[in-house]
Amino acid sequence: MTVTQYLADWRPYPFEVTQTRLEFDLAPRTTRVRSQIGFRRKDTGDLVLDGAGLKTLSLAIDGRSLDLGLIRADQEKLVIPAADLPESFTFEAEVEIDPEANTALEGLYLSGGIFCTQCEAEGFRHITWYPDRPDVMAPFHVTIRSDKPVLLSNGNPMSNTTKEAVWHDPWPKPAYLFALVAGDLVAISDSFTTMSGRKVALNVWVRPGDQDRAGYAMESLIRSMKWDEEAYGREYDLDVFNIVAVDDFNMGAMENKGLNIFNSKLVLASAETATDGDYERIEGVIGHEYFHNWTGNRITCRDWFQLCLKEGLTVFRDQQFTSDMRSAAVKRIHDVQTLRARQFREDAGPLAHPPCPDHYQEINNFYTATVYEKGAEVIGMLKRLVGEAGYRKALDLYFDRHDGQACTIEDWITVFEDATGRDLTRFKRWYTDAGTPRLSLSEEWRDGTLTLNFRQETVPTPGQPDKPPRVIPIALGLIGPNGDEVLPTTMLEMTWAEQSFRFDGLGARPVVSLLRGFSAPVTVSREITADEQALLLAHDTDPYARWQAGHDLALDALIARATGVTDGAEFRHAIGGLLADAESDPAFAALCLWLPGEEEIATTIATRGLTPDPDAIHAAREALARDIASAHEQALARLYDAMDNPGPYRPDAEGGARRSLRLACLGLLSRIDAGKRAGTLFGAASNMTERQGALECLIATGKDGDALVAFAQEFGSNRLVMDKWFMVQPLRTAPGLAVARARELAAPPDFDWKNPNRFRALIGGLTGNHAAFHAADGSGYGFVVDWLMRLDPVNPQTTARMCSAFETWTRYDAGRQAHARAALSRLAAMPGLSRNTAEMVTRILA
Ligand code: 0A1
Ligand code: ZN
Repeated sequence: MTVTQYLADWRPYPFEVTQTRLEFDLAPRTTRVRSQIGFRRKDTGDLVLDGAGLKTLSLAIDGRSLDLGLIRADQEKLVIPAADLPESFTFEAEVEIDPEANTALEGLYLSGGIFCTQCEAEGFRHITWYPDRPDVMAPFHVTIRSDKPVLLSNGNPMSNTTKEAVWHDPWPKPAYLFALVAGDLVAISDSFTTMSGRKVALNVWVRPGDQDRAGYAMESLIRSMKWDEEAYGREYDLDVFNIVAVDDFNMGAMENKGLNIFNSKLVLASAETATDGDYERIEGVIGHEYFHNWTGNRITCRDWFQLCLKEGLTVFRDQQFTSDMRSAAVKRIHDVQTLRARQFREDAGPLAHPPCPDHYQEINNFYTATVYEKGAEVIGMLKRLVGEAGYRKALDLYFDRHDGQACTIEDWITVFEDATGRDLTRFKRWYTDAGTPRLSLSEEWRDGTLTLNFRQETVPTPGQPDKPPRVIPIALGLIGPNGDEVLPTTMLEMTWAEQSFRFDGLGARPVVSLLRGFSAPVTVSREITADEQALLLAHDTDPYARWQAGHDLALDALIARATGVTDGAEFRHAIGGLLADAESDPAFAALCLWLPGEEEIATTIATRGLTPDPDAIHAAREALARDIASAHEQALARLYDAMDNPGPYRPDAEGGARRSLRLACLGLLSRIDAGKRAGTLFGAASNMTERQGALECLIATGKDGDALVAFAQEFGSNRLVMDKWFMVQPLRTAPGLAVARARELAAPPDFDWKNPNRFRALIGGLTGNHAAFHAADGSGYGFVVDWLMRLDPVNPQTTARMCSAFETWTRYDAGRQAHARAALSRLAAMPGLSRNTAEMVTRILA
């Protein structure tokens, strides 16, 4: 049944829940859940509870049995008429559920013998009858009975005997933050003393044997706790903080109160098994989930339309954390790259929606780049507009005013208005309007005066034809022709569709360093010569703007080649200057040396109103990489050797920068040395960063046979490392061969496709190989849809998320479009298609 939920229909729940008591008797096929829920009436209305897939054994109010006929199974509701209810009462239920059969990984399920839960967004209704909505908050008291040695739930432990554990969480919380874990687990343990002197016990729980790979997660947790105290004045509020790693998980991790559950790939790391990128993600996600304790748990969302209240803010906070722990400049550039690759793409296609949507069919389809990453960008803009002190004041007020509440974006904006005295009415459009504004700049230069004429425009998105102008903070600086900065960073505030700004008294015409720090999530269109871009690349004082200048030069060169115009000599030349100075800032040099990806090139071509040709794009990128390698072979080879990292591996920003530059050089050089250096490095590398980097080069050059066998022999028993093996092959194999290779890899028995990490590795690896996925014969589309059809009955959430690979299908030529439409229509017509996937396919095909 397809039901659309509308924000306009939200009504307060007519009852308060005073206390939630749960008792679990765990068994793989028949888990018993007994609940006692205290209700107190707040308003008129029936008692409506949510429940899905429950075998209900009994229901009662204040000990009086209820007729099971009150269950409306088709609507997944239990409705108890108001007339049968006193002012205050205890509702009791006993239900039976089947964790072993739960392959959707929503509610209570088994992952490799470990009982665990995932309740966001609406998983709790798969556990028992409850008002499963985020604005109903209650303290939880949980008893778990099981043979498993470790029994965990939210809050503080009350008692723990063999076979029974009791947990009490005093902080009122919505059901989506409930968690339970029972398994044969071991912990690495530590403690943290909070700023007010309370000692908190910390545990990272993993399978026996994995302890030696859990240390970095623990260090990251301690750094997160300290950082939140220093940066936001937020202290942890329970006696224990538990993290559990499980192998089967639909997302990255989950912020359940005091009991975070993580996808094991975001916990386990050692030099031999994890890359620099893995370490950085572990630190960032541990931080993210921990920061949710205040932004999400203590202050939660009133309804799921407000999801970005907790997610946008928590992403913003985890980005600040990573900037402080590592390099702020590199972090900003990475975040911009991710935003463009995922969110701009979403915003430009059929799945576009605002950070605060006003309707949905399946909320699980809205854990998107727009809600998360754009939600964070919007907060970055707010901070730029009100300044550091204003932001701090607003956040203090937010925590003071709303602690313990379920809030809205409206509340959030009001806090900023009250704290700073600014009227943010127009700013709110960033939350309610979809689409990426296009900012155009034209310049006039006369008698020492530079006039900048800006225009903003946002094209219509599904359901939103009119796009009024937004408030756009534009940070800019001016660079004189000799490379000196003649105007330091200045913040302009654009509020109208067209607006001009004048700069007087300039000696010579400067070059505008625009959108410094990526001050707003917009695309930019401006007249700028390759020489001016090269000047910015050489002299801009803002690292983001400097990188962007080089990146634009590269993109222009690539697009010129892909569309058969010129050969991008300026970029090749600029690379020379960059290489000469690379050792002074290896991270920056590496960022510039990684050429824009094929997907980004296609997006840019489409934005310019042309039809991208995936094969031509691939060929152009390969040719430019080869040209650069030939033109700068000596400098690249010298740098490659110089960036060797003797000594033990350390997953810090400095070492990571050197390895990243080393691998960027290797990537270019292996285009002309037939994979020679990559082969040597693969054999010699002592860490996974270089191992995997070398392997990817070998695959791309078709020289991978021995290396892949050796890799599988060495790591065959490590699931997470083998996920890499499954991912890099479809991702890096030459486009003409990649679909066939993916098909071979998908054969039994090693392709454990019911595990979301493994499915995403192989199928996601192929969708990340632009020219292979968009193969002209439709084989990429067909292969992916075959697998989505297989996964949907087993795991609708992961299937639906992966449909977004198709969100760009209309920008390609008629032949490819016909293949994509046929594949998607096949999926749409599958009998019994899940509500999750049905919504995605319908929107993509609309
Ligand atoms: N709230 C988590 C992410 C998350 C969302 C949904 C899930 O299941 C549908 C699971 C996890 C976070 O932001 O980390
Ligand atoms: Zn989150």
